[in-house]
Parts: sequence; C-alpha cells; structure tokens
Amino acid sequence: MYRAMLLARRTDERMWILNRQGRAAFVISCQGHEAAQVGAAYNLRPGYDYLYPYYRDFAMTTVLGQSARDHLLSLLGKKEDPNSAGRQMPGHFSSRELRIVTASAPVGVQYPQAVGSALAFRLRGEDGVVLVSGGEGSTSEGDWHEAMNFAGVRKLPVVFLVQNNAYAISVPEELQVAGSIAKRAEGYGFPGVAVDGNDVLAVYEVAKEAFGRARRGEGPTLIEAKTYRLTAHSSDDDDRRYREREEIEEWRQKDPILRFERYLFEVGLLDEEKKEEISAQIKAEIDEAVEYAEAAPFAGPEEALERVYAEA
Ligand SMILES: Cc1ncc(C[n+]2csc(CCOP(=O)(O)OP(=O)(O)O)c2C)c(N)n1
Repeated sequence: MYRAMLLARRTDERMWILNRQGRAAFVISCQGHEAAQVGAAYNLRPGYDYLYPYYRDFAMTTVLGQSARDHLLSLLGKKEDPNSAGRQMPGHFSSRELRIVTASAPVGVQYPQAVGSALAFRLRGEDGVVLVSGGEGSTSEGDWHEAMNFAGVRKLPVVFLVQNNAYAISVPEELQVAGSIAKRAEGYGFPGVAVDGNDVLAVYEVAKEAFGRARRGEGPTLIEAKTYRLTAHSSDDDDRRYREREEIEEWRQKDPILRFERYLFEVGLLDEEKKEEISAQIKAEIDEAVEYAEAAPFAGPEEALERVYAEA
C-alpha cells in the first residue's frame, strides 16, 4: 500500500515538473487522494472486478498494475500509451486486461455505466464487484442519482466511492453539495459511510466491508472519503484565485502518505533504511519511465482511426 501511494505521488510530482518545463502538455493530479484511492482499490481483484475511475484515480490504477511507464506514455500521448494509444487526454485510464473502463469527459457519466456492468455480473451469475469513483462535484449530476437509484432498486454489486476534496474546480463544497453525501444513500435504500479519506487503513476497512456486502449479494454501498486536493485542479488552473495558501498548508500537515509512514514506523514495519530503499527504487523506476516515454514514437496519422471503428 505504501509503495503504491508513494509511486503515485512521485510520478505525479514528476509530471508537474515535465509540464512546467514545457515537456508535457497537461497534468491532472491525484496528490492528496492517495489514501482514499489505494485503500479502496486494494479490495479489487485485478482482471476480474471492474473499475470505473475518474480522472484523478491515478493511484487506483497503480494498485491494479499500471506502471510509471504506462502513465508517462499516456501523459506524453505516445503510441504505446496503454489507455488510448495517445488519443485521450491524460487521466482517461483504460485497460481491457485490468478491467479499467475509460470515461468520457462529461462529469458523472461513469456511474450509470458502472451500474450496467454490475447488472451484467448479476445476470451472468458471477460474483464480480464494480468500483466506481468520482469527486463530490459529480454528485450534483443526474447520472449519479440515476445510478444510485437503479443500483439500490436492484441491489447490485457496486461500490460508489466519492472522493470529497472540498472543491469542484473553484466551487467550494458548501456551494456544491446540499446536506451530507454519505447520508443520501439512505434514500436509495443502502448504506452510506463517511470516512477519513486521508487514512488508508480506515478507507480499506470500510471498502472491505462494502466489497463483502456486494459479493454476498447484499447490494451497493456508498463511501464518502473526505480528503483534500493538494494541487490546483489541473496544470491549466490557477487555484490562488479561490483558496488561501494557509489552507493548503494545513492539509499538508495531514498528508496521507506522511501519516501512513508515521504509522508504519511506529509499528516497526518501516525504518529509515527501508524507506530510503523504496524511495530509491521508485526514483529509478520513474527516471527510466520518463526516458522511455520521451523516446517512444507518436502514432502516425494513418493510425488515427485504428481501434475506433470496427472493421466492416
Ligand atoms: C457535465 C460537465 N460539467 C462540467 C464539466 C467541467 N468540469 C470538469 S472537472 C469539473 C469539476 C469536478 O469536480 P469534482 O467532481 O468535485 O472532482 P474534483 O476535480 O474536485 O476531484 C468540472 C466542473 C464537465 N467535464 N462535465
């Protein structure tokens, strides 16, 4: 868990450097969300359960097996990008083998699609679970409510994870969300839990319970993971216009990775030496990934329609 969180954070940080150096066009970040994402995704069986992520779910796809190289190839829009062969923006994760389903750009579209996959599991008599994720802003969309209702009526094996990071771009939670997100689940007939999204083990625990319920045929669960986005919405946004630096600093003190690190030191599962070793491995992996992805070719124009339309 620690390794996945750190790999995602360090890769994400390197992406921003590449962007600021003019070597990468656009970055959208998972920084601050690592505990929520890793804690939830740890319950997925890769290649069997389905994941419908949103653009921030970089650490989730890392848990499932996407590497720093995969993420760098995607960031730079190269032909070998496993998500879309360079056709989609970064953050549109996809892998047939890992059962990660790509999203379209409109916020919230992933929810009804995820519920459809959960229905398919049910109709086939399989015990698969679907994890679908989004930000708190996405809970204002009709798609979210339609998906919650359908999943509740049919008691489908789906886990809704809302990563509430307090802002939908520049709109603060109090102007975006009425009442409590977690409590809304009650109205759709299934449990909703609010959890500290910066505590990876707490998220893992509630998600484990939710996955268990889904596998036993007891229906959906909504998890609201309360967290904070440490970067601007994307590399194209300036968050100085709507939030104070002090607020970000306060949240930096609650950094999910530092918090988990402290815990691992306390229980004797991590020490300075091991920490250095993991850190050095990750740095080497990212250095290699950047070098590889920068040297990798772009797709040719003649390939633009490949894998877009079925061959007639
Ligand atoms: C239907 C729709 N409306 C608006 C947008 C523009 N948009 C992209 S991301 C975003 C903010 C979403 O906020 P939230 O769901 O809280 O996720 P966060 O980025 O904070 O993690 C908006 C408004 C969009 N892509 N689709």
